[in-house]
Amino acid sequence: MQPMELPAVQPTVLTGIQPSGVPTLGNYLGFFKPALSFQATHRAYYFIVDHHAITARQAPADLLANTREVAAWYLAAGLNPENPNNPATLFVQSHVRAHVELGWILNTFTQMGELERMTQYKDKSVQHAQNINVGLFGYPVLQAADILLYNATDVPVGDDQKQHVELCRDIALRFNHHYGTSTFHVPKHTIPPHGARVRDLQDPTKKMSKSRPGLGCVLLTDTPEEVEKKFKRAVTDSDTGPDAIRYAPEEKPGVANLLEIIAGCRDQTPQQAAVQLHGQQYGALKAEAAAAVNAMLQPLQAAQQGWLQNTQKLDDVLRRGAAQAEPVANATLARVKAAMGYLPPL
Ligand code: AQP
Repeated sequence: MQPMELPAVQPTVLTGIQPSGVPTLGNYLGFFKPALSFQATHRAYYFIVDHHAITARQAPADLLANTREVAAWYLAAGLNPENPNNPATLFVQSHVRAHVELGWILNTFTQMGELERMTQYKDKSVQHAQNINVGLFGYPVLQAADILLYNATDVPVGDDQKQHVELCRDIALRFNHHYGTSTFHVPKHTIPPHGARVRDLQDPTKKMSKSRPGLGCVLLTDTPEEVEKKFKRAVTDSDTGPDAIRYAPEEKPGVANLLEIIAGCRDQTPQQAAVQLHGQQYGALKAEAAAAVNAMLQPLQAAQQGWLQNTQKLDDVLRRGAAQAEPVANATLARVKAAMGYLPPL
C-alpha cells in the first residue's frame, strides 16, 4: 500500500485547557492570553480537554458546567470564530473521537519509563494519592494525539507542560522513523516570555493551580474585594530597604511573582514594573498588583457572563468547531492507519 502523504503544513496552532474548575490568573496570563495571540498568524485550533479532566474525579454537574464556562472564557478572552479571513476553531475534545483512537495507537509508541519521568504525573500522584489511575499515567500520550491530529506547528503552553510537548515530539519522530514516512508533523512548544509560571501567592515555590484554590490562588471569577484581599496577604520577604522591590526571581520569588503578574496584565516586562515601584514598600507593590489584575478582570468577566447568558450561541460555536476539527483529525488518523497496515473499513 502507498503511504498517504502529509499535506503541506501551514502555520497551525493547537492548545487546550481542562474544564476542571474555575480558571486562574495563571491560566489567563500563561495560557489564554499568549495562546490566543496566535490567531493573527496561524490556523488556530483551541479546545476544551474534557477527556484529560476526568483523570481526576469530576462531579458530573461540575464537568458539564465547567465545559461551557471554559468555552465562554476563551470567547471572552478574544477567540474569534467569526473572523472572515481566518476563523479560529473552538471545540470540545470528546466531540472528536479520533483523539481517543490515536491516543490508543500512540500508547504503543511510548515507553513506561518515559511516562514515569513526567513531572506532572509525579505531582498529581501525590495530589490525588487515592486515585492514581491509568488515565493519569497515560495523560501525555493522549495529549500527543491531540497535537499531532491537527498537524500543529506551534503549541503554546505554560512552563509546566513543556515536558509533555517534548515527549510528543519524541513519539512523532519515533513513529515516522519506524515506518519510514512523514506521517506526523513534528511540532514545537512556545512558552510565553512572561507569565509562563504564575506562582501561588501563599507559596511562590508552587504554581497557581485551579485544583488548589485558596488565598494563594486568584480565580478569574474573583470580585475586586477578593482580589485585593488575596494580594494583601501575598507572601513576600522581610526586606525593608530602598531596593526591596527589584526583579530577582531566585532570591525574591514572592516579589518576582507579583512583578510578573503586574507585567503580564500591562504588557510590560517585570523589570519595567520594578522600576516604576522602586523605593516603595511591599504594601504599594501588593496594591499595584491588585489594581492591575482588577483592571484586566472586570471587562473579561463581563464578556464571559455575556456568553454564558446565550448558551444557544455558545453551543453553536462548539458544534461548528467540532465539525471543522473532525475532518482534519480523521484525515490524520487515516494516514496513521494506512502507514501501519490497518485494513480500511470495508
Ligand atoms: N500557574 C500557571 N502559570 C502559567 N501557566 C499556567 N497554566 C496552568 N497553570 C499555570 C497553563 O494553563 C494551561 C491549561 O492548563 P490545564 O487546565 O490543562 O492544566 P494544568 O496545567 O494542570 O493547570 P491547573 O490550573 O493546575 O489545572 P489542574 O489544577 O486542574 O491540574 C496549560 O498550558 C498550563 O501550562
